[in-house]
Amino acid sequence: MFQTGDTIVAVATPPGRGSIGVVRLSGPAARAIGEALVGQPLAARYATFGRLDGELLEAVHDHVIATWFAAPHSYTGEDVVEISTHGNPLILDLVVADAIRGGARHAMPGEFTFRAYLHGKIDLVQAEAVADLVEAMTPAQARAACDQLDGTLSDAIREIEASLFSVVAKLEASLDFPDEGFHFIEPDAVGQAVGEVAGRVEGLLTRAEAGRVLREGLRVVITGRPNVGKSSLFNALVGTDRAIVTAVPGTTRDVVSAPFSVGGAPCEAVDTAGLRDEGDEVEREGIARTRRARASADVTLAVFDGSVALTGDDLRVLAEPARGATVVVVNKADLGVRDDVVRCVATLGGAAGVVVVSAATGEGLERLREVVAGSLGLPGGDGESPRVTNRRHAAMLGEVAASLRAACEAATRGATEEFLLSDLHRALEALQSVTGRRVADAVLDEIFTRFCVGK
Ligand SMILES: Nc1nc2c(ncn2[C@@H]2O[C@H](COP(=O)(O)OP(=O)(O)O)[C@@H](O)[C@H]2O)c(=O)[nH]1
Ligand SMILES: [Mg+2]
Repeated sequence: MFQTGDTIVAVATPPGRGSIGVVRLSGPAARAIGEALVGQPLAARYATFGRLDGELLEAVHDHVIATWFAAPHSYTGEDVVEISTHGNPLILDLVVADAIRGGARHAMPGEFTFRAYLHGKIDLVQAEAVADLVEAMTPAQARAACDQLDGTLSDAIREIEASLFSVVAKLEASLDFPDEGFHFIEPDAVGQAVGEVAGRVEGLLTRAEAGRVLREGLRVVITGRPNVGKSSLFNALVGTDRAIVTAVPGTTRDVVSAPFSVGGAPCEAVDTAGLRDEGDEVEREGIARTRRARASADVTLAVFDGSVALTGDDLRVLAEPARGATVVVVNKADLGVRDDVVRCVATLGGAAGVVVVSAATGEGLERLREVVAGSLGLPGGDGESPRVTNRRHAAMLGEVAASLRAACEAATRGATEEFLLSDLHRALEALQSVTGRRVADAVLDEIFTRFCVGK
């Protein structure tokens, strides 16, 4: 995928203007190129003040600070030089061009982090956490990414791998000395040891769905018949007047979305046209879009007007199939809530919860956020660690757990060592592909192309 061994260069700060901009170099020629750029020698880990001095730099002798991190004590594990200039893209581009003239190559997205992985500075879980940390939108996301970058998940996986490896080693030893009829580990003990490891893997997986939601965000789709207050609720949740609110039924004709957060997870709130059986062509198209939005929902908020009796359209809303959890919202609490409405939606809903709110006064909205968070298994607080947030990790750990359970069952059936080993090796392989100890190039490609250039 990436060429290694040469020297790469890229702007490490975001595009655009800022008070400073940073160019990063990594590789065997980084120091020499950096010294040429600032026209003076660099000492390891000292910030050296200088003026840009390169052939392509023309008269742009900007004041800069250059820092050399000597291998292996750097982000990538190679010689790294970081040059901070004033944050003008013109200057940064000139520095990069000059570095390339000096023998460096422009880095591909994720290439610095890939080199860190290659040189064993971080494993794959941590490399992926770097990308997540850069992209985090909420404090809870940043915390989860930091935690993985610190290696808590990697450590947990390594411990699981070590336990598994010790069982595998004993089974293999038994195979190597078949004549003695000696088992280095008795079948009962195999079942028990593997069951214990499987339990640990399953423990990591239990909250992986909540973790995934935390990492990837989710769609909260608001549905209900016209005029129950969907757009008002949408505006109250996202904190702006994005959606038009009127007393005229059928006002919302298109799908409107805006970001907000629930339990620390980034969400997209989606306001929809009311579901009903009449209306003109525009409204019918709006309703078709509403149905499509519902099909992509992680959570559906089914909204009802608690101040009036339910209508046939309300009942149709309850009967509509929804993806993900459904939370029933009884709105307009400020006008008084009819018991029959609450009772009816509670029984018909089969829902994750019924919450009484007033979009007009804000009453009950905090509770609504809690119920939505709860329906997704999101913590109210910061959540425990280690934490699986990445779909790839969850999928691989799922394979590990399945192979271990298969081995467990086989062990209780008194299966041979060869038989058990094939399951256990499959589990080990899946485990090692999480941390990247053994992983296909295609997977690496997929992971590192998610990065921005300069990371
Ligand atoms: N009193 C009261 N009126 C509300 C509340 N929520 C919405 N409304 C009113 O109900 C009408 C319809 O609201 P809207 O948000 O457009 O409903 P939608 O058609 O479901 O999107 C408007 O006149 C709103 O002002 C509420 O909590 N209390
Ligand atoms: Mg509306």
